[in-house]
Amino acid sequence: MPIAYTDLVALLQGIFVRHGVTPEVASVLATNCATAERDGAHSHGVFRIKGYLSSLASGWVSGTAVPVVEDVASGYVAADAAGGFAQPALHAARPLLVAKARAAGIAVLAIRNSHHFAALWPDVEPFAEEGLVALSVVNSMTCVVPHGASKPVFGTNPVAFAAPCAGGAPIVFDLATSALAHGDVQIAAREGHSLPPGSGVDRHGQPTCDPAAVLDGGALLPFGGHKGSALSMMVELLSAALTGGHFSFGFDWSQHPGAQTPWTGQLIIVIDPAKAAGVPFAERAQTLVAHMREAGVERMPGERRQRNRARAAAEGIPLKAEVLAQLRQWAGQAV
Ligand code: NDP
Ligand code: PYC
Repeated sequence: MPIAYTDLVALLQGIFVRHGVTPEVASVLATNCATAERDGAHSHGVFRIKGYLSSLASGWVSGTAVPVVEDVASGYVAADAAGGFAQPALHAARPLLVAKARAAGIAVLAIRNSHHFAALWPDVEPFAEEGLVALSVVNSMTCVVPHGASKPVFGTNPVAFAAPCAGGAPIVFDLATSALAHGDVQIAAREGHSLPPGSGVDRHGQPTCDPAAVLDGGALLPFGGHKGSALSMMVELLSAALTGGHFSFGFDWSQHPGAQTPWTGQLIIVIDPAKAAGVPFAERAQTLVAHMREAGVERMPGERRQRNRARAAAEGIPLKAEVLAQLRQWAGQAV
């Protein structure tokens, strides 16, 4: 049953507001979640609403927090999300971050005391749409065993990158540093699929392809062995040690049954490529992409999402009837 993007945003906003979230925060979260669903980023689309609501109901995350933005230095902005979500903090800090990046050539935004329960690319793609290069990292909750270790320490810890590219959409990629995102393990368990070999271990530390065994006391592995493990460590350092947020192992939600939103930190680095020497950056990006195409690359990261986005604009966002009915029920609408 297709739904228009703007209608989905409004529906999700209504759900958040009905569950105690301020209209400002609800607007940011609803837009983020509808954008993910529209682009076919299913592990962080409407599937996540149940987790948002149970986390809010548990008192673990604040839906009314007002972020505090701090002008720290010429290239450094900090934001205290005040126990709320990271995206409203980004929203509040964004004008100062962009102004600093354009003035100095580079600026960082260090968000702490924040919950991030979403895909990361929506946080960086808009910078590239206005000609900037952006890199972001966020840590999550302990469920990934470092390479060579015997118990989980890291979160699934994604890295997202966006850059302008002449003649087309920005180049955007966004990937968990674990073999799979935790959301995809949950979806595999729900749909009865097994995981690719090398994704995770069971509660005894034995390799398993069973998503239920990973979720039930097991853990994920980093992608690419020691390489993904090093990147995941970097994400912990930048998202937590640098921002003042919690490490993925550093918070205890056991007293909040239903809590699912990791309480950590996020770093965003924004670079103004107008400061770069020589041929404009976006043209050089286009040259690189042309060479990749010529070498046989058929699918660039982000292209699947762009295709889904175009399809959703023409036909609406496909949602199962029972999913739409559940959303409408949460919004207090007649089903
Ligand atoms: P995927 O492995 O599905 O995709 C990673 C990237 O690779 C995407 O940019 C994707 O582009 C691209 N890609 C995938 N397959 C191909 C291919 N065959 N050829 C070329 N490019 C390809 O993502 P993950 O499962 O690692 O992560 C899913 C989401 O989970 C991310 O959005 C991430 O931010 C989110 N997440 C959030 C966390 C949080 O704490 N908030 C924690 C962990 C993950 P495309 O999108 O176009 O398919
Ligand atoms: O899919 O790994 C994940 C995830 C963690 C927090 C939000 N999403």
